[in-house]
Amino acid sequence: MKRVMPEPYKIKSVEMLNILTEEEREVAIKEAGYNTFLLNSEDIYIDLLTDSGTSAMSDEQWAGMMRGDEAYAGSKNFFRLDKTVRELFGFKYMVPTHQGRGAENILSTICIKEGDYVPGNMYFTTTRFHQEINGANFVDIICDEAHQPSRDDVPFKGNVDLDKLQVLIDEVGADKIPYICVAVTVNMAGGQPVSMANLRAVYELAQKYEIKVMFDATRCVENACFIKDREEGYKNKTIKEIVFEMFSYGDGCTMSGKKDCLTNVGGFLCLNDEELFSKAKELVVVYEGMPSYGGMSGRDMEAMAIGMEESVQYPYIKHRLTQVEYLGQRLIDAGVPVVKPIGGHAVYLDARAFLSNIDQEQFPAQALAAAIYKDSGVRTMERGIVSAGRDKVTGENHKPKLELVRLTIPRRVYTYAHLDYVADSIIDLYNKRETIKPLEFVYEPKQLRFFTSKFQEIS
Ligand code: P61
Repeated sequence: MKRVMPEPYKIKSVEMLNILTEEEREVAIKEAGYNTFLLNSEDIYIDLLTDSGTSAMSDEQWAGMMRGDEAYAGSKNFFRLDKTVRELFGFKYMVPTHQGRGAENILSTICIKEGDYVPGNMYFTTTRFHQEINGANFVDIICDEAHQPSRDDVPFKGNVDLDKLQVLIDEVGADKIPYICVAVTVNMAGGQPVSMANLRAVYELAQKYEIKVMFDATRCVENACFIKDREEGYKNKTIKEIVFEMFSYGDGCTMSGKKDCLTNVGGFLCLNDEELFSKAKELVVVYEGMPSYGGMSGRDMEAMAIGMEESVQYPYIKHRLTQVEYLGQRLIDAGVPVVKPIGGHAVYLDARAFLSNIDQEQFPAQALAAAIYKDSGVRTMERGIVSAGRDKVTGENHKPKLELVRLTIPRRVYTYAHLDYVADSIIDLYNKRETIKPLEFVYEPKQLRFFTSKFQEIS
């Protein structure tokens, strides 16, 4: 039997969990309108809603927080973070923000003109929102395989399809494309990575037309580990070297520090262009705070700098990917339909295949996420038609090919025993899946509806 590497850390402080009965959970999910975002955290046993801001910090990070310099301007922690980011990523300038969407807001505002097109390797909710509100049309240029959940023979399903990019450039003209947004890894595709060869090729094509490449760096360390494990020529490179090379094929990035930076809050924007940097600093003071804190406290910036250094250590990141893969493999072995190959931060259930009797307009992934909570106290997230929202022109539901439920693994929080419980519960539920009922809206907010919408069961 293949030996599983246990956690490369030991537990120093614990948070006791509440375990509700199934009857209590049934009441809780009904009150939450069958929306797992609206559950109280105290009613949850294992929280796989997100890996965002849910990491366990190390003793070094907690110690670093005591060194927080809470000066309004020029905090020493900013200079450490700035140096760490520039050394690891190689971009010239960094602007701190309160979290990833703060950076997306600034980038979209300074780069996009009404009527522009922003191609990207699949949409992300907040990223597309900021692009569209600034007048751009998002165009999906990810490879076709990314939309095929059961295709497991593609190691880099997050890759950009260069032909799709070329077609767009030919159709709308390079001057209508302020930048190409390349996410590493691709969250909505199942945490799928992009290869170094693809990053290099995208940058070459972009440079030919003088189009900028802006990364969504949110899970770049996970992407780097996939490159080390799967791409020829990278086995003997360090994660740090791989991250640095990845970002050499671009002009900047947005970053949600709440994921790979191993902190609970924060983010930043990186740029190479001095003029854009200057515009970004003008906006950061309006939306976030001084350019030397951007909505973070000094202690947050210190914890982030330390977290970034820890995140590029191979034993940590390899263990993380192995944990996610372990949960995925247990489900695959039991015949539960999941997105393959298993991604970096989460296992994604294929809700269309899981609940083939429920029509997409009756929200199968939403219904499945609610049923999982009721059954086992495990909180997951819908990533399907509800998350995709409505077309900004026609008002029709976007109907994504992927109708998924995400089991997101927080960093350094759960053990293999927790993951076994999750796997056992989902396998049980799969065997009684015909008991799960479809849903209909009782409240639908206009923007980013998945966060606060409410549903009821259709019996
Ligand atoms: C998540 F349901 N992700 O995955 P911010 N880019 C990428 C992200 O994954 C991301 C952001 C930018 C979250 C939190 C979240 O529809 C949702 O720091 C690839 O959260 O502002 C965030 O970074 C934004 C959950 C966000 C959602 C939007 O759980």
